[in-house]
Amino acid sequence: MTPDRIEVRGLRAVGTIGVLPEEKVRAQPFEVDLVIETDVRNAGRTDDLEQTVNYGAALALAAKVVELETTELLEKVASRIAEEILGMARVDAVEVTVRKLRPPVPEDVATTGIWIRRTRADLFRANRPKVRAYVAIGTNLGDRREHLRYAVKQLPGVLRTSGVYETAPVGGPEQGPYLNMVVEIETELDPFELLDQCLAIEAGAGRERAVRWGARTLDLDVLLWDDATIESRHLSVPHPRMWERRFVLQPLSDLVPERLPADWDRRLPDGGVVRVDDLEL
Ligand code: A4P
Ligand code: MG
Repeated sequence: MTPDRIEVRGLRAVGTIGVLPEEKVRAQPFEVDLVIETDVRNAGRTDDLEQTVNYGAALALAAKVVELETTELLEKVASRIAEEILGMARVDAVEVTVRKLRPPVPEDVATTGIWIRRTRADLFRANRPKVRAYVAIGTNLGDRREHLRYAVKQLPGVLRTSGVYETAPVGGPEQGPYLNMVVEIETELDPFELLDQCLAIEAGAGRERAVRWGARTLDLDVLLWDDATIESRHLSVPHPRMWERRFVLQPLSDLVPERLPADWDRRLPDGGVVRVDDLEL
């Protein structure tokens, strides 16, 4: 982690936040400071907004929480703002200060407030030390079975594996048939760490990325991570294309049929997906 920080101070917004009866009906002014911890080295080199955290978007998220969410405690508001900011791509951690500018107390006081710091790990680990996640494995180059075995051995916390399916390639250039399967894991990794591990395992199997949807020794996709929805630049969960793909849903249905839409089997074309056997490790 770098020491880089993006700061915004003194965002003003009105909200209906407080414990007292009058605070629940009358909006009052709040002030928010954000210190976003993120690596800005790439943005510093390229001058490209895409390479950093857009503080305009962060401010909009914070203002929305203050304006739209009715909560009693500043603690809750600050936590909700932290969650929203940590959901943005490239944010490692965030400090959030929330101040009540006209606190309803009899003493003569300027402001009351709270300061918290949350990291990505805090967010995803809070109250759930281990979660279930589902990872799809695909391979159509080299010793496919060996690649499946390698992936299952390298993935952390494997609980169950689906059958192995031979599947016709979908999309991309002309290429050989795939072996596909899905693995259920139990992990303390947050989804971004899990993605990093998947990429490292792919690299360990000599994966080279030349053509999108081209042939590959090993492709690992994070299908589901608990019941979370993640929309960031580097990670989308549930995997956005999974619901249209029999080569994903068929093996996933071996493990958690209840997580699939009721009509998936009827809706999806056969797609040349054939169960060959189970993986022998
Ligand atoms: N990424 C975003 N969300 C995720 C996620 N949930 N899991 C990003 C994994 N990665 C995710 O992936 C590109 C980037 O997607 C990653 O770096 C990550 O930041 P990639 O593996 O480099 O590229 P890719 O796999 O070629 O592209 P893509 O679009 O992910 O392809 P798919 O959708 O994985 O499809 N036909 C059969 N029969 N069986 C297959 O397994 N696989 C594909 C690849 C095409 N046709 C196939 C099969
Ligand atoms: Mg992929």
